Amino acid sequence: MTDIVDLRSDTLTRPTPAMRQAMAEAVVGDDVWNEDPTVIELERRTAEMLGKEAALYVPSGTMSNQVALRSHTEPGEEIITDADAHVYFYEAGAPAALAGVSCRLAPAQRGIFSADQVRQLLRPRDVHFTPTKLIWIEQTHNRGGGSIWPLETIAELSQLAQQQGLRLHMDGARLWNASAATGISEQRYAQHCDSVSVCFSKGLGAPVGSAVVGSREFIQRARRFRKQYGGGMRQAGIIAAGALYALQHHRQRLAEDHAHARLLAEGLAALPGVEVDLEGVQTNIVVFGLKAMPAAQLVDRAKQQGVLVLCRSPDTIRAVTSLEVGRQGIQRALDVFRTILSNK
Ligand code: TLP
Repeated sequence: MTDIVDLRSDTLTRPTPAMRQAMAEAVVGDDVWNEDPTVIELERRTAEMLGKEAALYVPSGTMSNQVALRSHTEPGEEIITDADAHVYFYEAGAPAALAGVSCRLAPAQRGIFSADQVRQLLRPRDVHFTPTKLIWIEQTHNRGGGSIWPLETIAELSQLAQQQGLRLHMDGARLWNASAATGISEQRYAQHCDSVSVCFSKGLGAPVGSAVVGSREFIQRARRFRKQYGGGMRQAGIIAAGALYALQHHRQRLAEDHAHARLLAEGLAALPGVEVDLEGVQTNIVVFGLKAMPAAQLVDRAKQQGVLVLCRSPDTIRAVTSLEVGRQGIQRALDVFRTILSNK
């Protein structure tokens, strides 16, 4: 059996031998007591890279988002985000269940909305209305197909937030990809936001972990909610070492994943019954539409031939490139899709 070509997600990346070595050698302590030197170093570097006062290491992207969300709000308040945002779409109802907040949804294009669109949603302070506390954006936008928020749009939102006494959070699970694609540093994107969550376990390839960054005071509050949510870990330096390794060695290679996504998208565009918005492929995610057969059917048939992709809706599929798939893997995926779609 030939190797599997796994394009389901960049969360499937496995640690490399060098990363495992760094993890094996990590110096550790008890992180709940704030005594793990490797976690402390990871938090220091992450905060420094994003230009914020402090960072907090947490087990997952979902927890980094939820801890940030809870730290910014009180139950009964609301946040403004879009209907496809991970925090709303994929976090198992956590905003309502854990923070007790509701989500007000801004109309968005590929996950991106403007300050004007948010302005339309704002309401006066009145006893009838849910107080709005936070604007929430996602960089890159997962269900938007890896779309990149332009820096100016973020700056405009930040200005509006300041005028209105709101906070701005960025779910930067794939912020690294945005920076690799545009050359705009993570810090410049982060400078407009009060807090940012980042993931080490997606394209960067670490096995576990995310971080939330912000002011010292905010992170202190977040530390309490991390504990409350069960995210206080002990000798977490073992996994933090993988994240540190990823930060140092894997950011530079993200451009390869973007080139592979482009190769895949261009190959797909040439196949019968496939619709791809080539301009929309900006990072490592390719979303394509199918006219020839239901998406689930293509996913099943490709799987039988060792190519794994995700059904995103009844007629769209998502493929994500990562260090798990090289150029040859992309060619093989295209061959498999071609064979299936020509013999349907
Ligand atoms: N996304 C996963 C799934 O949950 C959909 C994926 O395969 O893409 N923010 C964003 C923008 C994400 O894409 C994800 C993971 C998370 C947060 C949550 O991270 P984890 O899985 O570590 O909780």
